[in-house]
This record gives sequence, C-alpha cells and structure tokens, in this order.
Amino acid sequence: MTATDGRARSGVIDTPRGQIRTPAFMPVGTAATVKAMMPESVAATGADILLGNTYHLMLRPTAERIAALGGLHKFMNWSGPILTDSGGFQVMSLAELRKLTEEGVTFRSHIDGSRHMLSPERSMEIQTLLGSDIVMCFDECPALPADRDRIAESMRLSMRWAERSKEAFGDRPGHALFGIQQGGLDEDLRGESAEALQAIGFDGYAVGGLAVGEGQAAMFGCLDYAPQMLPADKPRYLMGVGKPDDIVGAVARGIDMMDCVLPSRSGRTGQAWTRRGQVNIKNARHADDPRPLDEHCTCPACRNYSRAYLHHVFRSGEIISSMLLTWHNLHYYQELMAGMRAAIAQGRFAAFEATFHAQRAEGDI
Ligand code: PRF
Ligand code: ZN
Repeated sequence: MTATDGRARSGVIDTPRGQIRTPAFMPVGTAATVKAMMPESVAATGADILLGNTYHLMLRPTAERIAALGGLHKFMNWSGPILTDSGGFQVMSLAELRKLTEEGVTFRSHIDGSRHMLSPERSMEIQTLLGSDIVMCFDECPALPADRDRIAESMRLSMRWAERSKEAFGDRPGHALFGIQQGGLDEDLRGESAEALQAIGFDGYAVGGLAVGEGQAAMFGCLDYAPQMLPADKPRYLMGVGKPDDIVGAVARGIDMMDCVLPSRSGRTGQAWTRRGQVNIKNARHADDPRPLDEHCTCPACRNYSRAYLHHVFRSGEIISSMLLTWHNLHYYQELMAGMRAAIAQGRFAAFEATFHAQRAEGDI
C-alpha cells in the first residue's frame, strides 16, 4: 500500500508477470478472450490484469488442452497477470442438474450436457493447469435473499473448502492464492468467515457473496464493515462488481480490486458508460449527431467516430459496433480507476467522489 485516504487505498501488487496498480479493474476474459477486443487493445485501455474462468475453460477447450498448448497466457496472447475464478459461482449460475455435497459439486455442462465435477482439489488442479497467477479458493455463493441458517451453513462449507483449497494449492512461488469471505449481509457471519480465512492464511482476500440481488444500499451497508475485517496489508478483491458508482463506493470502503462483465457486455448491447452516466447508442436521438460519445475521451471510438456512426453500425448489427463500444467502455473504466488512484495518492478522494457524482447528475449532453 503506498497511500490511503479515509478508507480508500492505493498501491501496487508486484507479480512476476508485471505490476497491478490498485484500485484495479479487471476486464473479464471468460472464454480466453475479452470479447470483441484484441489483447493488445485491452492493454491499451490501461488494464494490468485479466480475469479468466475455471468453469468455462474446463468445459471448452479443457484445462488439459490449454496446459498442453503452453498455458492460458500463451494460448490467448496475454503476457500480463491473470486471475482465475474457481468455478463454484459459475456452476451455480450456469450449469444444469447441480448436486452439491461436502466433497464438491457435480453438474451438467450448459454447452453439451456432459457430466463434470468440481471440488476444491479439482479447481486448484485446473487453475494450476491454466497457469493462473492469482488463484481463487473454491467456494459457494448463495443467492440473496436467503435465511440466516442457509447463509451460515453455506459460509462454513466455503471455509472448509478454503482449507482444502490451500492444502491442494500447496507452495507455488510466484503464484498467489486468495481466500473468499462469505456470510451474506450478516455482520457476525462475515466476521466468523474473516477469522476462519485468516487462520488458514492467504495472499489476498476477496469479499464474495455480494452483488447477487441485494441492491446497492445493502451492498454498501455490508462493505461498511466487511473489508475492515480482512488484513490491511493484503489485497482486498470485491468479486463481480460492478457499475461505475458501485466501484467508486467500493473503493471508498477499502476495496482494491474488482471485476465485472458490465463494460464489455454492455458494449455489445449498445450501452456506453461515460462521465455523464449511461448512453444508449441505439436511441434515435444519436442518428444525426456528429459529436463523439464523449468529447473528453481519448479512446478510438471517441477520437475517430461520431455518435451517428456508432448508432448506424449498432443498428446495422456490424461487428465494429461491439469493438468500438467495448473499447470505449473499458477505456472509461480504466480512466475511472486511474483517476481514483491519483486522487487517493494526493489525498483528495472525497473531492473526486463529489465531482464523479455531480457530472453524472448532469446527465448525457
Ligand atoms: N464467489 C466466487 N466468484 C464470484 C462470486 C463469489 O461469491 C461473486 C459474487 N458477486 C462473483 N463471482 N468464487
Ligand atoms: Zn471513448
């Protein structure tokens, strides 16, 4: 950690594959690609690290095939750090015929119906085969709302799985293993989970189990206490978050890393994110507009194309529409992170937050 401002932190995580400047946003490269982007373009937006998924890659093309081809970095042509999620969360949201036991989870692939198994041991094996730099523990994330007994039982299972994950991960210099705090919106359960993880000992700690339907106010309520329960001298990663205002609020509460499909996914559905909020490029009001999406943005979509063009290629279903809007959205997210890092370093994070909200309140021009 090089600077703090209130609860917000900024710093650098050193890995053998390069530095991760924090607060960091990790673009999602689920299927060994950040959809619609060349890896060098993703790097040009300012991303230091990508996220990959155990669940998708184990099904297709398989972890064993990627390992035989030299690992995920070489396979997808990304030389920077990669964090991989452990698969449990994706099994619960995507797979069919899931069966959860103490051992792990069996399920059918959403692609071809084939049967598979994931456990802490198998998840560690797959993430090792992929060559992941930051490996996530195998956990279970219950959907909210759920009753307290269900959340407690699930969290304790995740803590037993965290211990098995650590044992199976072993000692791998240059590779990190992160624990995942669970416990829903219950402060005592979050505390119990944080203690269990610290007793095992991890290189970093994630806050899991949020952004699963509880809403921003409830999520921020939990983030008012949950990150502080985790060690101050290790990275804190909020999984699967979020919209720009979620990200700013999370950083204000002590989060260092985040990932979300939102900037890339919404780029493919005609949604752009700018300093002034959300813009739907499909809207007819853009059809004759010669101005860029955001006159202050330096991304290729804003430097070289009009709103009218972006509107036209989206309406025509042209591939360049996804490419340009995804690039813009990822660029905007990385600029937001860079702005927060600078503000924290200079002790003006509160002013940064105020400007961020004021600009959004003005709305799209
Ligand atoms: N656990 C894991 N991955 C996740 C989550 C979790 O709780 C979430 C919750 N927002 C997103 N991705 N392993
Ligand atoms: Zn732009």
